[in-house]
Amino acid sequence: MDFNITPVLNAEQLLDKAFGRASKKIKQGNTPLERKKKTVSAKLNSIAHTIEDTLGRYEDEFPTLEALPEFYFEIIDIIIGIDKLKKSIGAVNWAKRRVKRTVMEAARDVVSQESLDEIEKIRRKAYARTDSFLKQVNDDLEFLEESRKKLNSLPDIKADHPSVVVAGYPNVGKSELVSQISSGKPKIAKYPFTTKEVGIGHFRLGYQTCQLIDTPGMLDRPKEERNDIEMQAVKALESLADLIVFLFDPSETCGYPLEKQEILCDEIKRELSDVELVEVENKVDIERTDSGRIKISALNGENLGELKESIKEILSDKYPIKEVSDEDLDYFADPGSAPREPFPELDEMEFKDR
Ligand SMILES: Nc1nc2c(ncn2[C@@H]2O[C@H](COP(=O)(O)OP(=O)(O)OP(=O)(O)O)[C@@H](O)[C@H]2O)c(=O)[nH]1
Ligand SMILES: [Mg+2]
Repeated sequence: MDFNITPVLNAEQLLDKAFGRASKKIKQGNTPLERKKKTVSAKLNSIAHTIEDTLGRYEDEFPTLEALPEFYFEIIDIIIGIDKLKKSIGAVNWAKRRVKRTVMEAARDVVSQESLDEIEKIRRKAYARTDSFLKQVNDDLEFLEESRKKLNSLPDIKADHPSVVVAGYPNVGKSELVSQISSGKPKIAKYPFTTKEVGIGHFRLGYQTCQLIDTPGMLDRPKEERNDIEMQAVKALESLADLIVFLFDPSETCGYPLEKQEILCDEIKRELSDVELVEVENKVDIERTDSGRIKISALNGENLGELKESIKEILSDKYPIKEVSDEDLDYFADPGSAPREPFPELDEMEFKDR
C-alpha cells in the first residue's frame, strides 16, 4: 500500500492561508454600504471554502481505518495509534463543520445590516471564532502531520499479494536470499519503529507477483528478547504471511549455534501456528548436513530453483497459479504482436439511427 498524503497545515498556517485569500476579495458597489456588504460576504465565503476544502482533503486522504488490510491496521496501531488517529480525524471534521456554519451564518447576517460598523463587527466575530475553532484542534492537526509522515514512509507491501516472510537469526543470509531470488533489486524501506532496513523483493508466480519480505528485528530472535512493539509487529506479520521461510545457518558462521536456531524455529512455529513454515539450510558451500531440509547457498545460487519450486507448490493451494505462456509474454512485451481477430468489414456492421 502506498499512502500518498499531502502535508497537513497546522492551525496558524491554515488561518494564514484562509485569511490571506480572503483579504484579496474586494468587491465594488454603488454605495459604501453595498460595497462593504459584498466585500465582507465574499471574504466570509472564501474563508468557508478554503477551510472546508483543506480540512475535507485531509479526511479524504487519510485511509479509512476500517477498510485497511489487517496488516496495515496493526502496523498503524503500533506506530501511530488507531484510536488517537480516529480522534484527531474526528476533531478536524468537527472544526470544519463549526467553521463552515459560523462563517456562513455571518455571511447571511451581513445582508440585512444597515450599518458599516455592524457589518465590521460581524466580520470580526466570525474571524475570531474561526481562529478559535482551528486553534482548538491545533494539536490534532499537528498529530495528523506527524502521522502523515509515518504513513508515507511505510514500506509498500501489497496485502493482497502472496507473501513469503523470511525468518532466522541475524547473519544467516536472509537479505542475501531475498536479493538472490527477487527478479529486480529488492526495495529497501524502514518501518518507523526500527532502525533496521526491510527488504522487499518480488518474483513471479505465474500471473501473480509474490512478495518476499525480509523482516529484520521481528523474527530473528527469541520472544523474550523482543519489546512490545516488536511483539505487535510479529502479530501483524501473521496476518500478512502466507508462508515463512525459516533460514538456518548450520555453518554457524552467523554466530549462533544450530541448536539455538532450532529453538527459535520451533518458537516461531508455535507463535505463528496458522502460517505454513518451510525449513531451509543456507551456506551449503561451507557446511552441508544430512538433514532432510532444503539446502541452498544464497551466495552462489545453489538450489535456489528448487526452493522457488517448493514455495510455488505451497502457495499454489491458496493462490491457484495460472502459468504465463510464451505467447502471453510476447504480448506483454509488445501488445501489437498478438494475432487479432480481423476487423469486420464496414458493410457487415449494423448502423442504427440515433
Ligand atoms: N558462505 C556463504 N555466506 C553467505 C551465504 N549467504 C549469506 N552469506 C553471508 O552471510 C553474511 C550475512 O548475510 P545477510 O544476508 O546479511 O544475513 P541476514 O540474515 O540478512 O542478517 P541480518 O540482516 O543481520 O539479520 C554476509 O556476509 C553474506 O555474504 C551463503 O550461502 N554462503
Ligand atoms: Mg539482513
